[in-house]
Amino acid sequence: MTIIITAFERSPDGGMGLARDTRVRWALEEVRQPYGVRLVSFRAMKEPAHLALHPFGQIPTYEEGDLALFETGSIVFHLAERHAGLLPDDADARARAITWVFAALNTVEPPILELVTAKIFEGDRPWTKERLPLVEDRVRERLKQLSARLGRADWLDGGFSAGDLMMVSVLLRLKPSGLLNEYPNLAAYLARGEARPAYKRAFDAQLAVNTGKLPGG
Ligand SMILES: N[C@@H](CCC(=O)N[C@@H](CS)C(=O)NCC(=O)O)C(=O)O
Repeated sequence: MTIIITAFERSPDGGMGLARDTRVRWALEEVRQPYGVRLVSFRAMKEPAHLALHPFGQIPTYEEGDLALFETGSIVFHLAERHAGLLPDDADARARAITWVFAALNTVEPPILELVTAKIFEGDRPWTKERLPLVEDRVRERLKQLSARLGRADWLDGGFSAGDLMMVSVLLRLKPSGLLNEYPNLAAYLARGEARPAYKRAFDAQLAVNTGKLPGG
């Protein structure tokens, strides 16, 4: 059955891979499932046809036959459950890997998004200069904790899993800030994620869309 995801017709990051279709593409590449991409404009995302797929008018969405999903956590979990490659066989290890997916989305991503908001969307507000260090420190606190847990390991819990895919995807947003360089094991963790052939294929596919080099992914 053909899998179709949606992605920005033109990503605001110009192809840096920070739009969330990249993590879904990455999961699809890890589990070796072919997929097609429907590109949507900002206007189309808020129109009824797209809202029927995504109640909040965002990307990415995921369609597979009669199944339509939104939320990257759910999409990655769906792929990981149905195909080998993203979750361990052992039931307890599987539960722990899923825990890391939630941790990435619920505990690590929120302060990172707050930082992005403070810098990009509120950058010109008079109070931003005073607020930014507080927001950065909240991110640092999470990075410190994550760094301590990762230690010298390659991945968060044994082999690479959906938990790592999501955590690396979330941390990638921090690259321009330089904050990750304060935690060398996290910077190396990110680099390991980016070096995976499946990530590279996903990154290149979104880049091709955003640089106009190839049609639709
Ligand atoms: N929690 C959602 C977030 C989705 C999201 O924020 N998508 C962004 C692109 S990365 C978007 O569509 N932004 C445009 C908008 O909200 O209007 C997920 O993980 O799928």
